[in-house]
Amino acid sequence: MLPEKLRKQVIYQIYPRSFKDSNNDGIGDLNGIRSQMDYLACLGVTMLWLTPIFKSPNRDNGYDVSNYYEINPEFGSESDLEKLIDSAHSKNISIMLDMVFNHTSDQHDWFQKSRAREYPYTDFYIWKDGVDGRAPKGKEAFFGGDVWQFDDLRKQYYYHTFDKKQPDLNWSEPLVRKKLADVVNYWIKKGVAGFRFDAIDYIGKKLNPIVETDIELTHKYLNELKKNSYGQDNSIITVGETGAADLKSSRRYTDFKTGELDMVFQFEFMNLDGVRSDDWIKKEFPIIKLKKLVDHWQKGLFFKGWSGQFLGSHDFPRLVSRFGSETSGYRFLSASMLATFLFGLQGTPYIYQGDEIGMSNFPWQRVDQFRDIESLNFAGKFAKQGLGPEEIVKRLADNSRDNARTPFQWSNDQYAGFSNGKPWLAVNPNFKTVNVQREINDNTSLLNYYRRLIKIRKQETLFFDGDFKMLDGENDSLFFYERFKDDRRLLVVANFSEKRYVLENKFLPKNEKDILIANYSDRSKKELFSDPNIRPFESFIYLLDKEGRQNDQK
Ligand code: TEU
Ligand code: CA
Repeated sequence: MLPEKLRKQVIYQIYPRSFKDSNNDGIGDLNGIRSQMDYLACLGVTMLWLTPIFKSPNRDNGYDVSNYYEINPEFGSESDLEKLIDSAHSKNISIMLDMVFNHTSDQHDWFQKSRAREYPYTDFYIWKDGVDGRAPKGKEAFFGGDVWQFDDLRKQYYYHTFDKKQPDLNWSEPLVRKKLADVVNYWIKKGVAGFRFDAIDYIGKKLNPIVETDIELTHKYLNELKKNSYGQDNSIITVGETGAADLKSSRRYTDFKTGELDMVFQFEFMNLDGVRSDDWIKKEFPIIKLKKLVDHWQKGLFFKGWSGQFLGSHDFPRLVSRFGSETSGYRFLSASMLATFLFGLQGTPYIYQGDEIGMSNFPWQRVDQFRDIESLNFAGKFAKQGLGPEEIVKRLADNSRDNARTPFQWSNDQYAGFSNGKPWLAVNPNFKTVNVQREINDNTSLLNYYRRLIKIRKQETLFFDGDFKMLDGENDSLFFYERFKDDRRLLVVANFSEKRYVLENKFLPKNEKDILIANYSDRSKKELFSDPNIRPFESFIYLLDKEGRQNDQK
């Protein structure tokens, strides 16, 4: 049985630093989010995932937590969070928090005590002696450098999957697991209704002879966490960020009976163009490969598990710049097409803040404009390899997570209405034309397209429980698929290119009323609803009854 609680969910991801600043210190905050609750309600989203809001030295903007029970003072206080939760509830929106449990900040009290070998924190992290005066055997950390870092006080090396200031917790230590379950329970009591578990497939590790992730251990630990915390309240929604998950393991994580999570984020779609991997040289986005993967995942997960669907997040360049086109005239079309493609799929759709108004990558010119620790670490690495500043900026520009982190564009006022003070990261100069104020009352805007899309997604049940069928799988840029159940079917057309196509007769809509949404407005009009010509970046969703099709085939 599909989990009913997921039927109508559309989740909106907020990067609090960059959403809305209420006190003009240039940093977005909780009161800022609350001040835009009407906007979020009007958009129609059901849950807000806030990236980490806990106390943090911000080496990795909150993904380095120094206290899981305290709100980062830059974002406000615990009472601000309570007010935010109440305000959201009054609009039927719930709050999802981001739990960073694979690692903490090196400033966390547990780490400080562990360094000093203080009981019972001694084994809270992964410590090893050096070998012949050098680090134990290990790989390169995700954000550059070796996974092992020497600690002067303890005179041992600690293991870090990400940055050196993000030491990995040792989940094989029962007390670590207990303390983390306590954290979850604390926030559930405050009225938090969802959790995103950061980098969760890295928690299970074999420690000897070398440190290696171990999926059996991850399942074991997650199972225990579920039992001791969120598993006690079935209404809570959980999503795991599982960077390495394939179909088989995703099924296991999200099995409706035995799974540990409601859904996972899988990254196979997002890794296709090599963004943020190896040399940071962006490759062509292979649509045929994407189609094969979509088919594989949609058919393979259906009735067996569930996933979160996304094309953008705080960890990737902007989706319109990456998969669409910023060329004037195509920004709206390609961005709405991508949204339509995504919303048609099985799984819970996620919207990353700003994607609903078409925010795009920043026109970077210098390395000193970047703030992201990953980008800066890579810039350093490229410089060491002898690359010139121009090439470094180019690679960062195509790959950097800062593209997604520039301040939200509310209006064409100074700093895009994000703040009255200078923002922590520069505003994209296109804010004069790309902003909420301009789009909100324009019926033809991307924002209003998203509102309609969210509405139909909640109304039409085939989005939730329709099976999946790929149509025209060989076409190298037109995505065409079906969601069906019994004798009802929903078709989704999404042209990923400027090329034109002709749709086969048997697939043409039979009635203009059957068009649920279309990004070319004439597609839902009497004269053009059944036009077989598919235009650049055209996208629409329509119902096609079985009978209509059979009649046509006679
Ligand atoms: O990200 C984990 C991570 O490295 C992903 O960015 C990666 O792309 C994915 O696993 C696919 O391989 C999470 C957070 O989202 C990110 O912002 C943090 O920096 C990171 O964890 C460390 O906490
Ligand atoms: Ca602020």
